[in-house]
Amino acid sequence: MKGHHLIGGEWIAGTDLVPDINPSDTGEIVGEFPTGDEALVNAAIEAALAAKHGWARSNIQLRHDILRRASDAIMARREELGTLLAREEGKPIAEAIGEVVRAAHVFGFFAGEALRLGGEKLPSIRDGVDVEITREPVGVVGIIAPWNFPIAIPAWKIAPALAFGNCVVFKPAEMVPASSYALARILVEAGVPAGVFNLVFGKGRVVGTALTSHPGIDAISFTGSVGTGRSVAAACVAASPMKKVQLEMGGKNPLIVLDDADLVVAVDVAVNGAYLSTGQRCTSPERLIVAEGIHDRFVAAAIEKLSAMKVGHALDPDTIVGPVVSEGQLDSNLDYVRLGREAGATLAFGGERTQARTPGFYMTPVLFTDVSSDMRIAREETFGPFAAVIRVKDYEEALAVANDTEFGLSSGICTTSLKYASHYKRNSNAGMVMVNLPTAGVDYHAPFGGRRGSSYGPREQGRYAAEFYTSVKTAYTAAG
Ligand code: TXE
Repeated sequence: MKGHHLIGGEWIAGTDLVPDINPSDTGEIVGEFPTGDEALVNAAIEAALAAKHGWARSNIQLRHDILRRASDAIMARREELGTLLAREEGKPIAEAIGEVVRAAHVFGFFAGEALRLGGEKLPSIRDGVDVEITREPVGVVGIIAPWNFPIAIPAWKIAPALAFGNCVVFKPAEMVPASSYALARILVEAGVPAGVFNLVFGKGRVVGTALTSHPGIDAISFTGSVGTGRSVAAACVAASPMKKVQLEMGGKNPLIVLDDADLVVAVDVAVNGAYLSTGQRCTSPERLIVAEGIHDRFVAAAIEKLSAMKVGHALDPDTIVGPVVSEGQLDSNLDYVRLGREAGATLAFGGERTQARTPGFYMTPVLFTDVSSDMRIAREETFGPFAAVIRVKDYEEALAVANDTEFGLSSGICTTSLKYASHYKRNSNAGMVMVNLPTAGVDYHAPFGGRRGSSYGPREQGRYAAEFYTSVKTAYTAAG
């Protein structure tokens, strides 16, 4: 596969082709993709600006139909797209197909939202005056995506942007261009008009920076690391005019397991959350905060489950844990294993580079015990197949440890006590709270996002997506 940029409805071959490497089999090149520069970004923004007025006023049935067709096409091609995604990102095939299905559902949901966008009419405090509140498109939205959900994250940014009448310039993550390219082809086939959706491949510090500094971009939606997120926000605020900005960043999500938890449920929730998708999810529970009465049984059962999980090629049907995405990510994960040991934590399982039937970035899932809340492995997001068990006395200590973090994306509790579950839902510092469910499982029609260092700006997904992708207008009319 040879990728092309998409600018103003034209497929542009581009230069400086970069191989898209399969992390399950580093000898396999999934495709080659061009590297864009500032001039290309500027051309994409010009194309979007040219289309902006027409698309903002386009018929909502038209927008619905385009997004509906995109949803249907993604769903019909889920196996093919899932295989492509698994090959370039390393997500085991069943999860990869599940992610594609999620993207289809997201497009379907926002097809409906295009029809449902409403306003408000208020009585005025002045006689003979009407007050109307409407939502208008923001304009041209720059979308910057990470590598860990190569089709679902682009979908949940692009679909609401288009549904609410915005034009898009999309920059995918360097490591997963093929899924974005396939999605762009589907959008064009679904009938997105020229210039309404543009795609530019390339490096973050070139293409990303060009997007965040260009005056033609009205808003930036970003998902990625905390450091990059901060610089994206700073650039959006420094730009003239200032840009609306939405950031989804990291997490160091806590999962509390209380003495009264159902052990089977708790281990399932912890292990599935922490190790599926090779732990490369911002909602993964990297901190397992376990009460002392259940601690030893929980750790023993978790190790037993981990021992049975096959690490392997993403396309092998019995693989549970695929490779990590890159050599750099693997090094970083193994560095955290070293840091945990040096800090005095016990490496209870895994933590080594390992082999599969093909050469790739494989490692065994990591479980640390005897972790304290001040250790770096309990504070920093590793973004690997990694969990650190922190032993606590009781619920009160568990709550304090859970909230002792700079982040606040997702959090969970496993308990059979209504009292503790209710208290935790009210007192967790996170934007999303799960009771007896993995911290990583979310619905596409509900708002997604966190607090503190995890997120900035309006929520993504569901009806709440309108907060970011529309701009409110208040109109006053002297009704006579
Ligand atoms: O992230 P970056 P990377 C974390 C995770 C991972 C680490 C690095 O810990 O190991 O981040 O991943 C674009 N202006 N997460 O390097 O750099 C970049 O091209 C504008 C957690 O992939 O933040 C890519 O498209 N854009 C996270 C996107 O930003 C810039 C998911 C994200 O890249 C830019 C991903 C710039 N100056 C990584 N520099 C989560 N928690 O979900 C880069 N980019």
